[in-house]
Amino acid sequence: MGNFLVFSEGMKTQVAIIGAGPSGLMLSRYLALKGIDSIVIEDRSREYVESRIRAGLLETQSVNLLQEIGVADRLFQEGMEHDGIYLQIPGERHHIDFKDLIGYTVWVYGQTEIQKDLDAACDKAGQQIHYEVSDVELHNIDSEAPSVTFLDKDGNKQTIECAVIAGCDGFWGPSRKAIPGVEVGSFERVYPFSWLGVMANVAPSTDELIYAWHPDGFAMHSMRSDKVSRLYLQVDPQDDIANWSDDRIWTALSDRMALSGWELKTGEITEKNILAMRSFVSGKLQHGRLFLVGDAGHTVPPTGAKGLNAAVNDVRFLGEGLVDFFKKNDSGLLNAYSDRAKETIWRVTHFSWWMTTMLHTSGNEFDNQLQLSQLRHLFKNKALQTNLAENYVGIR
Ligand code: RFL
Ligand code: PHB
Repeated sequence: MGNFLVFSEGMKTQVAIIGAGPSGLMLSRYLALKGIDSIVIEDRSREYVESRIRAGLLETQSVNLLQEIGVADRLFQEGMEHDGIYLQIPGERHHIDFKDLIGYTVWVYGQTEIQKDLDAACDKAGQQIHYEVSDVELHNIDSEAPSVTFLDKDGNKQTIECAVIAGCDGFWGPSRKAIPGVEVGSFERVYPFSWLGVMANVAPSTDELIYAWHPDGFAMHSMRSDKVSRLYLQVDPQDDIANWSDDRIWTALSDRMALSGWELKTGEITEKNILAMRSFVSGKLQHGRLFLVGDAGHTVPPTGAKGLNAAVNDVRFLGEGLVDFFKKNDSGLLNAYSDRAKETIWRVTHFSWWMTTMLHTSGNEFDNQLQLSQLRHLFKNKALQTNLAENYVGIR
């Protein structure tokens, strides 16, 4: 039967969405609420996507969009609203109070939970999501009738005919690669350090996130709930997770975040891995009827907590453009998508680069002294703190 059905009858929709991560599902919900039809395809299983541990911090504007698309109930019940962050150098921990500085807060709520909330909302609305697809290809993106072909879970070739394709397939997905000459004007920086990320069954030892500069390397304390902590350590990109026993991890975290009168609580480590860090901005976010959204078009190192928030921003801009396009027959905002999105993308790219280069050590003593001087200046200077606060909470 699989062979006989070389091309199925075909599916038709207004927007074909490639990728069921946060960008893809937020866009499908946004569109559905405005009466625009979409079909989502995803190459992984639903269980895999739901358990992929990633972001944890949401700007107010991201929370607003999740609320607007009806997926913020659990976030408000279980998420944690934070007024600021702690910035630390050896012997000193300073609170940067966003609420006090600029009147805005941020929310801590795991991407895994957002994903589950989006999946549940899609189920409730009867949204078509095809998981475990393969061989995804984009066709005729220059025309007014593009299409996407793929093999479904059972190996049958399927075609989605649509008016627009949204490439929400992350940094490694096929959408960006389908744009001719996309390398031109694309920018990439791979950083000479990585993060070792840890999830642990232990109550957070802090009320708000700690970003710590230390001569041995950056360390960070985040959280997922009152029982689960999320912690990070700067490590060498060539390092192997096998070199990091749980004991070694807890010792490094305790040393790098040490402060008199404060103690890091330790507990069972349930997950640990090493993550590469890069900044990337695609030369193009649009080609004909294909639009790149979220990590497909840009990525940042996680130090400023911007990746998911920038993706939410793209979803809003593309969503607004598509509403005008389908409902008012006006393509002005849709054609402005790339310019509108890129303004935010470059702001978050700069902020993430700045946080990353200020807080990660290179082993060079001159660099260390410059970083310490910069941080001490920040601790004393309200204008610099306000700049950090505005960028962190996403006031643009
Ligand atoms: P995703 O989440 O990568 O989803 C893309 C989806 O596309 C699927 N896909 C395909 N589907 C069909 N066909 C194909 N051929 C496909 N190829 C790929 C993938 O399986 C996947 O399901 O991109 P999206 O939706 O744009 O979302 C972006 C965010 O996931 C990302 O920016 C954030 O996680 C970044 N990030 C953070 N962002 C924040 O705003 N705040 C944070 O606190 C924060 N912390 C982090 C982070 C990212 C991290 N890592 C792992 C890089 C912490 C970490 C450690
Ligand atoms: C996280 O909780 O995973 C997290 C929070 C803030 C960051 C990066 C990661 O800057």
